[in-house]
Amino acid sequence: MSDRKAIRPYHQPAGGWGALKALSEHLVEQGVAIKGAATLSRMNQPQGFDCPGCAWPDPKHTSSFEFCENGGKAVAWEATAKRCTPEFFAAHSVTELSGWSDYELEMVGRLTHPMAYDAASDRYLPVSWDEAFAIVGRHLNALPDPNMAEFYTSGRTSNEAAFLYQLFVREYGTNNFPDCSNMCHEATSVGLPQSLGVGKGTVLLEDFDKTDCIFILGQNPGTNSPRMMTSLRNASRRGAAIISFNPFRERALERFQAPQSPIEMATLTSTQISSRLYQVRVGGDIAVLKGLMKVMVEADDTARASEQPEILDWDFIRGHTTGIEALADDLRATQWDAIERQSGLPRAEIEHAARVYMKAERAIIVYGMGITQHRRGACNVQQLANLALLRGHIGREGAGLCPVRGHSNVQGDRTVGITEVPGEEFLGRLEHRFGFKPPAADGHNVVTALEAMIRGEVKVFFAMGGNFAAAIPDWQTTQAALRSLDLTVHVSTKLNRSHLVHGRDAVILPCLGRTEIDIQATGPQSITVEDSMSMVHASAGRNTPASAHLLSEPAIVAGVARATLGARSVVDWDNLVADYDRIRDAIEDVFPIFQGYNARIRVPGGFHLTSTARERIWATPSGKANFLIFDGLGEDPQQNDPEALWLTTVRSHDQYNSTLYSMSDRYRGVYGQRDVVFLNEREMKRRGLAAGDRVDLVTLSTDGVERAVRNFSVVGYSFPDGCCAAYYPETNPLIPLYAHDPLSFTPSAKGVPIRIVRSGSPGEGDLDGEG
Ligand SMILES: Nc1nc2c(c(=O)[nH]1)N[C@H]1C(S)=C(S)[C@@H](COP(=O)(O)OP(=O)(O)OC[C@H]3O[C@@H](n4cnc5c(=O)[nH]c(N)nc54)[C@H](O)[C@@H]3O)O[C@H]1N2
Ligand SMILES: Nc1nc2c(c(=O)[nH]1)N[C@H]1C(S)=C(S)[C@@H](COP(=O)(O)OP(=O)(O)OC[C@H]3O[C@@H](n4cnc5c(=O)[nH]c(N)nc54)[C@H](O)[C@@H]3O)O[C@H]1N2
Ligand SMILES: [Mo]
Repeated sequence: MSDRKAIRPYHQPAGGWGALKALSEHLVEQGVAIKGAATLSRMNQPQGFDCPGCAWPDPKHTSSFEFCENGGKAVAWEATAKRCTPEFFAAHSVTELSGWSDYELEMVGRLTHPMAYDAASDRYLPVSWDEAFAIVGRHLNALPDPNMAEFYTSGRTSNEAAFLYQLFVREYGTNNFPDCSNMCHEATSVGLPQSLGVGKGTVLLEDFDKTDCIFILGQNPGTNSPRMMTSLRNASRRGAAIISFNPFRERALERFQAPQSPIEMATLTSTQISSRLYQVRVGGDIAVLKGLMKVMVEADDTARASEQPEILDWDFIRGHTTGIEALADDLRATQWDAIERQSGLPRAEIEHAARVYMKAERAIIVYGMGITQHRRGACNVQQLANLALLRGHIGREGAGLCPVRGHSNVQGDRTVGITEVPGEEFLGRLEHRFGFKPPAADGHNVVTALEAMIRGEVKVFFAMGGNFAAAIPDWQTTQAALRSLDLTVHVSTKLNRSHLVHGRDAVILPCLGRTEIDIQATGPQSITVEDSMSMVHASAGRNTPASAHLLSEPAIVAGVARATLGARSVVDWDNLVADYDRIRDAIEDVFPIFQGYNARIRVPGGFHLTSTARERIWATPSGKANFLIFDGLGEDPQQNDPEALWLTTVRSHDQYNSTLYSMSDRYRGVYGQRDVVFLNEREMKRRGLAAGDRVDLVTLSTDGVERAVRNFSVVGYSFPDGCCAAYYPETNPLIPLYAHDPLSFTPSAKGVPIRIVRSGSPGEGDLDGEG
């Protein structure tokens, strides 16, 4: 959609007619208006496919069609009529394509043939599948050490493909599994087990119908998990309090018009979502959380002194937790002026939010990237666990922690063995089931894989999906490292940046998407995925594949495994791929929680993978849930530059990670452009800037390396002091690789200290409308 550049505030609620219009335009643009509508009707249905968009659960996968603008876009993006063919590659050199925008690259359409890079012509040329597999096998077998290869996974990959992938990689001999979750919810996977003994959420969808209070921190449901709006709307209409903490006044956190509601649609009314939305400073959440808990602990002190009813759930705390005294002492000693400075919120507002929380019998705490993608991301998550534990909100109906996962199967991939730090029990079961000794040494995550590449210790990079080169931080250094490799391999559905930031040899392996029929030797297959709430269910595509030359992800893994391991493999790859039930049987043998896997996915709605914390069983060394203390309030104590503006990098309403559906961001009122920085009027004035001025964003690096993006346009916006926002991935060059959480290694994409300077070149002055 070629929107004209403009800044034009959006006055409608989220959802509603605006969402219907946007989706229908998108279907037309992808050339799938009719097929798209038929495809959408099978989304998240008992016999249909799982939405390839987000990981939000569906009401048992048994409901009637639930309209979701962004789920619809994700489906139309995959079902598009456009094709990226060998003729296209013949017409455009890689150097030429490198000058195209990310939007233009993916708009070419679905990949149709396996392709291999030819340096002489600087082009990708078509190859047979056997040749493509042979190139990969030859490179992998040439490495003196399997740890010189990295095997990335993006979270759309099914349980079946992910399990086969880790099986192949471990039989090949490494645990190098950098995963998209390393840039996403790793802070949850690493932080929560120390608190609760599990690294996943503790709520189910039905808990949203029973709660009296929902806190949403650093998550944007109207854009990134729009089906959640149904739960939020219902909760709000029941009178549950919804409190949001976000530097942006995200529209869907304010008002939502349900496309499913004939009354709201006909009368143009909407439902208020948040009872209060607090514009917290970027990186100010620790301060807010400590403030909330300080109010609670001190109110409890007072109540107990005067024999009033207790505020904290002492029965729960005494029976189930450790560490309360130390935490309470730390909170009592924390000063309000520091909390106010760091959070950007007045004490009275934090006290108000605390009172709402203290009144609630059952509270759910929802969070996303605004919490995890910080230098202290895992600690942020642990403070959320503290907040829940103080009132006994874990393992109680209508209450709990709700990390909103990103990719539709990112959680499942982890569950079936995509991990760089495999446990002994898992490795033992894998060895017992398959009869080879898997490697035990820890492998690389995203950050350590990149560091190893930069040191020249890696020769091969293999990606099962995703767009690694765009998703990672510090492009100047990290993309150079990717270019220095011997081989890069991408299993993909569409052309993207990662195919152009390639090694000496490079292969693109085009695969089936989730909406497409997957036929193997025994007939049509279904795959399975696990959503944010640990529900596992089947998914089967119905569309004719985009090209007759595509293979499924499991078949591609089997092909690579055969070409690499040959007769030395102990796995019968063809047999497993012939019938995905056999892969599921193998998963069940290795992971006992999948007991009865094949039978249970044939029940509509699938099944729930139990979470010990939900049962109040604490799988921690202490056998209890642990209150953990965060020392101080700041996320980066090294960074005291008074000039620093804290930059957060966010998604627009019209993108799926590195996939751009358009150059606009309707709810935030930005059209036809993404090179913008959101800044409040005070911060603009302080710098002598006006809306539309062109500026460079420069990282306040501590390693002497210059990191900058240039010629961004200033957008005046309601935003807290001392911080600013811009879009991901355009601003990824600004995030230093060293700026990651020491516990979870999550890059600090939501907290980069920068300064803003006027650009050398003149502005384009192309804005119309208000601003
Ligand atoms: N349509 C669509 N759906 C998606 C995706 C997509 O790109 N498009 N991506 C998928 C993936 S992989 C993921 S991980 C999820 C991401 O979904 P979200 O977790 O919602 O991710 P973001 O949009 O990056 O940022 C979340 C929110 O955090 C706020 N924020 C930024 N910094 C801070 C901070 O310091 N504190 C607080 N409290 N808030 C802050 C931002 O303003 C934004 O509203 O969505 C998934 N679903
Ligand atoms: N600055 C900044 N950086 C970030 C973030 C941020 O908020 N700010 N967010 C981070 C997060 S949360 C994440 S999850 C990562 C995302 O990182 P990735 O998961 O690596 O990236 P995506 O953009 O989701 O990948 C898109 C590509 O996936 C391929 N694809 C799509 N569907 C399929 C499929 O079914 N199979 C296969 N094999 N390929 C498919 C297509 O070729 C498409 O081009 O980015 C991270 N990077
Ligand atoms: Mo993500």
